[in-house]
Amino acid sequence: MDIIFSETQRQHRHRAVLYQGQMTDSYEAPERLDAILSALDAAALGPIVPPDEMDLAPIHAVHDEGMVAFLATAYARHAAGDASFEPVFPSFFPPPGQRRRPDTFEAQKGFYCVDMEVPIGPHTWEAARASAACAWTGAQRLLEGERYVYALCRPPGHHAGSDFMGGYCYLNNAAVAARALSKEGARIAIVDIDTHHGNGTQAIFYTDPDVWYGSLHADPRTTYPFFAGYADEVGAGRGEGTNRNLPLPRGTDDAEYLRALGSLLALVEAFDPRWVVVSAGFDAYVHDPVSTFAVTTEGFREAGRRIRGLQRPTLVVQEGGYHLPDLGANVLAFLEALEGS
Ligand code: SP5
Ligand code: ZN
Repeated sequence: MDIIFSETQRQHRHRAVLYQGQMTDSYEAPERLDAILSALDAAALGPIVPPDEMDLAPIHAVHDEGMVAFLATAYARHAAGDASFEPVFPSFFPPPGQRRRPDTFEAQKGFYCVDMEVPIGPHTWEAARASAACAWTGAQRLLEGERYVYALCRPPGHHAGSDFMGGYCYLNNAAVAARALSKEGARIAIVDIDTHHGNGTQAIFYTDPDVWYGSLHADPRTTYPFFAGYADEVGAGRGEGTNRNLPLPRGTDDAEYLRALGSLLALVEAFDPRWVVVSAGFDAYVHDPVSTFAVTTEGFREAGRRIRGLQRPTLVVQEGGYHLPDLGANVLAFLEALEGS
């Protein structure tokens, strides 16, 4: 299986994120890449190759021009000001019904960043762009006839919407890939197995009849992203019926997780997509620091095996997963089962 990876993604490092009024370490660190790479290397899963050259068109096909311009220039604007603290952080957020596009830098921060988990440092834009390029390149490989491709993306993407960023996500990598695939007029299913609901991905494709989105995740009544991921969110307009959320209770184990995945996959079969994109987060893991689920490495292996059962060309896009000692083994188990090795 081809593995798409860019070294540029390492350059983004959160100095901290703000949690309950305090600066805390972020779980989303470049060491996640090494944890995954060393497991894939040791198993010789496939060639690890850099992404193709990508201009901004595939990003603009998903994201609002104002947001992309903000992300690309925020750090330079910040550094040119009188800031004494490194990353760009929002402080002021638009109340409901007051989402008027601001001209002022301070207001733009809160307009585009919906929480305090997306600090923008000196290399955030380049890393986010490289991450999107990995996913987009994976889509190109599928279009060229590859059956299974893994895009080792970081920062992750599924909490980024067309005009908002949050939850460690700046650009929606899976959405960039799905758009690239759907340009050919084909139907796509995005299957999101990260323990968090992919509120950004859902928002991007909510009214799109050609891109189905299904997610299993911790209950948003208690867990980030809190404001989306409920079972009654089924899509709208021409996209009605192409969105499916399965919130699962605290303590969800392999059996429950796989049962939920099975019901998502039955819906994927019914939708009959040409391509499948997996938003592959491994933070449902039993030891994950952000998770309340109890999925094991064998659970992820079985998830890979079931997705293989769709018998569709599949792009796996890396999302969350923060337990460094076992992250590589979890990714590897999933990918090996997916390709049937
Ligand atoms: C891509 C992805 O997995 N994003 C996850 C964003 C979830 N952020 C919520 C993290 C909450 C951290 N809680 C800290 C507890 C400190 N004791
Ligand atoms: Zn997650």
